[in-house]
Amino acid sequence: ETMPETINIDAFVVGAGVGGIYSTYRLSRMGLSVKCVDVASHVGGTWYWNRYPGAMSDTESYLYRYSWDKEDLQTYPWTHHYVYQPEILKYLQHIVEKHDLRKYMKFETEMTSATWNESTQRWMVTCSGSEELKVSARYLVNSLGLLSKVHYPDICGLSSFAGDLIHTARWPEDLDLKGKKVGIIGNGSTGTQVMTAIAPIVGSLTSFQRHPQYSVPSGQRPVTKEYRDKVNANYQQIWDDVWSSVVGFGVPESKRNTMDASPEERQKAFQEVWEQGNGFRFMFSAFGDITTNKDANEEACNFIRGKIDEMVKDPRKAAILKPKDLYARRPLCDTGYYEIFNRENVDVIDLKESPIDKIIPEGIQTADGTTHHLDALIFATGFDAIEGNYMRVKITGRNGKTIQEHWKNGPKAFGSIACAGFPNMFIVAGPQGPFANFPPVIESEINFIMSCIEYAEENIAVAQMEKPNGVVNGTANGGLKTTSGAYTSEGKPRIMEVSDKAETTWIDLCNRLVEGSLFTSTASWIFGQNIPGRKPNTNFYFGGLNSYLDWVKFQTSNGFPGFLRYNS
Ligand code: NA7
Repeated sequence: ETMPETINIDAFVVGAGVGGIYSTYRLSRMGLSVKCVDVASHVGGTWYWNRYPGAMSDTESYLYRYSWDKEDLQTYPWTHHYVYQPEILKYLQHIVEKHDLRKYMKFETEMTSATWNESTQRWMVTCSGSEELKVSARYLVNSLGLLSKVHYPDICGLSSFAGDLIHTARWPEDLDLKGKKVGIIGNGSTGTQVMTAIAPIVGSLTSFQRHPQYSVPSGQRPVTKEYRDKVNANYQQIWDDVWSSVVGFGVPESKRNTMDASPEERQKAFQEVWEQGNGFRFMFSAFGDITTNKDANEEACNFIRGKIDEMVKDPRKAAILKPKDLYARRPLCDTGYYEIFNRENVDVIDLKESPIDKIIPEGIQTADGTTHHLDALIFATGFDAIEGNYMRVKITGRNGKTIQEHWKNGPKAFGSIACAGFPNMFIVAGPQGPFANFPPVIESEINFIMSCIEYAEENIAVAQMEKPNGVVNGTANGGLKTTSGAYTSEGKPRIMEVSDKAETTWIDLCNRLVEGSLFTSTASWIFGQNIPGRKPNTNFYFGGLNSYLDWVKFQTSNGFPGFLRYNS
């Protein structure tokens, strides 16, 4: 057996989703040699895997894309206010082709381990796939995805089910649900979308529901030429508004207190955002304190409950569909979710009333003794979010410390991008990133990562020239800037390694910021609490995209104070 040859490169990117594609673009344009792998057979990341019927981004189409290709923003078409999964894939493939990134990518290849080598100051990476691959790289950029590792709940008898057992993130291409008796567990973003899409096709649909959720209309509709022209004419302003906003969804962010408005004004304000559509608009545009003030939150809850009563004709179903807890999960929007329960073939079972006893070959048995006969059972039960994919691989930093050890009390990363003890390793969409629209968040984090890498690369050139008085880099001996403006990989530029103190300070800040938020009162993946037995962890930075960007700017314009300096 021949050992695979080790490929020496500057930067290795893991994952070819929204984050991996942009990382590859930036690194290659920096003049670094780069390779990107993904276990999937083409680009797309979460949108490669989540192909269930109705899969749609609930960010307005004009913001569910990269901001950096200005020409593309003007010319690339989209037909609806929200993009469906196949269009998102097509868009990402288009970007890869347009910028000739495919040549850096290798698919059906999974990183299995990455180890920091102290003597070479490089990451030694092994991958498995059709052929074994060994890579030695100066920079490791992990873009493994935060909503990626599939979560199946631990329900007794699950594997005994005789019909089709499907997870929404692994939807089989040839699955035909026409006329079938279908059961579904999970009614979050995914569950509500898939139910709405399949209700008219299936024989029967039964939602086995634990916590009902608040959902508002999405406002999905075709895009008119006038609308697109208006977006195009204002695109720069639109993005500027995103960067200076809290959640980055392109919706106005109100500062008005709910309880300062009269009951009539409140009703009117809620009605207005309800009609315009979009979950984040409903949560943030009418009033500014829905997620922080209980009374305000209750007003929003009552409004939506009233709508459910109006929409769902059968009072029994309506009662089960109406949430009782706070409106403080990731806000949902839909294209007619509640209305499907007016169909005779669609029903909802209250698991709070009668929990699932076990899954049997014929279907689901609930505690009240009923057997629900099913031909197909869909799990829309989400993901082992944030750290899930990182726990699968063996990443070993300085002094043999693994990422599992580093994250044993919960995942943590400085500014969401770097971990103490993991030199020159970066994470895209890691823990404690801004709780905001993902594409702009991902772009912001990658811009920060690339500033770090540029700083490391440039710093050595400067250090070489200036012979610094011991403040820059201990590994000496210089990466030299070539005449083309690119940097050679021969030398050893500064190592970017975040300090323990900076990491802890960031986590403390995130913990403080979450204190006033009602989001802590509901158990969901946002705090890692969708996985039984896991301790709640502050997985997001709740200070807003705008203040995250201010903080990044402070880091990048003050010599990267969060990072260690070695004396030569
Ligand atoms: P989510 O939001 O994690 O939703 C998972 C759903 O599955 C939710 O309704 C859960 O109910 C339900 N679930 C999970 N385990 C069980 C068990 N054991 N029994 C009954 N029901 C269960 O995943 P999604 O895929 O919808 O969305 C994830 C993110 O992807 C979303 O926020 C978007 O950003 C895109 P529960 O509420 O826990 O009672």
